[in-house]
Amino acid sequence: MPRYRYPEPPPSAITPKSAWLNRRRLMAGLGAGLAVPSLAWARSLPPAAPWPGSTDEPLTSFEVATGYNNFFEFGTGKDDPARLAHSLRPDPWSVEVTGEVERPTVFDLDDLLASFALEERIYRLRCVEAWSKVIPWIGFPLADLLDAVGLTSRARYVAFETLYDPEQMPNQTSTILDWPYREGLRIDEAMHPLTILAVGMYGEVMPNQNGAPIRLVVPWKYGFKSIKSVVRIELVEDRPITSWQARQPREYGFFANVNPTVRHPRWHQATERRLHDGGRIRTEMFNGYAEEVAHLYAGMDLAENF
Ligand SMILES: Nc1nc2c(c(=O)[nH]1)N[C@H]1C(S)=C(S)[C@@H](COP(=O)(O)O)O[C@H]1N2
Ligand SMILES: [Mo]
Repeated sequence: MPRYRYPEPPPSAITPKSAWLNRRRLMAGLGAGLAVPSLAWARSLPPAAPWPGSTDEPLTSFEVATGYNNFFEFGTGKDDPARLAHSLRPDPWSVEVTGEVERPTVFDLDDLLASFALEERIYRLRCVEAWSKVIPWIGFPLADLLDAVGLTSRARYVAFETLYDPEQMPNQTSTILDWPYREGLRIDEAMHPLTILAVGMYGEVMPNQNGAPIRLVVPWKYGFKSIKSVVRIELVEDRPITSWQARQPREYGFFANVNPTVRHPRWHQATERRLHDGGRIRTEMFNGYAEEVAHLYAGMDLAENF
């Protein structure tokens, strides 16, 4: 397993993997109804190489990362996904890549795992609600997948869709969002080497409540862009409509770059609460990746294109 290189965090901040694995095994025997991670699916991941660009901040504990979630398909409460996401069946799973591509393909998840080299990347995920987590994700660059199918010259945006199945995702019977959950990126954002499709975290397959079996992670953007349980990726010419934009265009812009200078209409974005210890830190422009991504938005007014 890759070793994390980060300063010694307080013991309360980190759950050693051996401890959470044991706890998970223990809890698995105790039946449903507890706010513990849903059991991972049977599949195991190929080894992941450590990634040199990882943050050295303390990791959020596995319990917090898997017990405090946004996954509206299972409810709007932060503990709903941990309690209810056991009904999601992430195996077998396939992802359709279609639209403006040279070779439209339906990938079985096992093919994706076998075809693309996995890396462990420690990224902060910052929610627009002004909290953040630091998670060791396991995944591969979205660009690797897009390169494999080949883009046509008309591919300008990427539209993503989550599974639609109210039997597996019971809150899809509500009207809180327009289902399936949809998100989108501009093609240069999608091809950026920081953008990954994650299939695991903390050395394990992705827990259901975190978006099993495959989700997007775009580290310089607010968490809602990082769509979970993806079944469809469509390359398109026109900017796609996202679920949050359709619901609240004033609150959730298409670009949604982490930007402490652009207020959410109902609260400021200057600071964020770290979930691992409750401490507040100043929010950084592009979540700390300005050097890598600011050029993508050169000449754009980010207050207008928020
Ligand atoms: N399909 C789907 N993807 C989703 C969401 C959702 O409700 N449904 N919530 C988003 C939001 S608002 C955030 S902050 C992150 C949370 O990821 P986490 O639960 O792994 O912390 O997932 C994002 N992806
Ligand atoms: Mo979020």
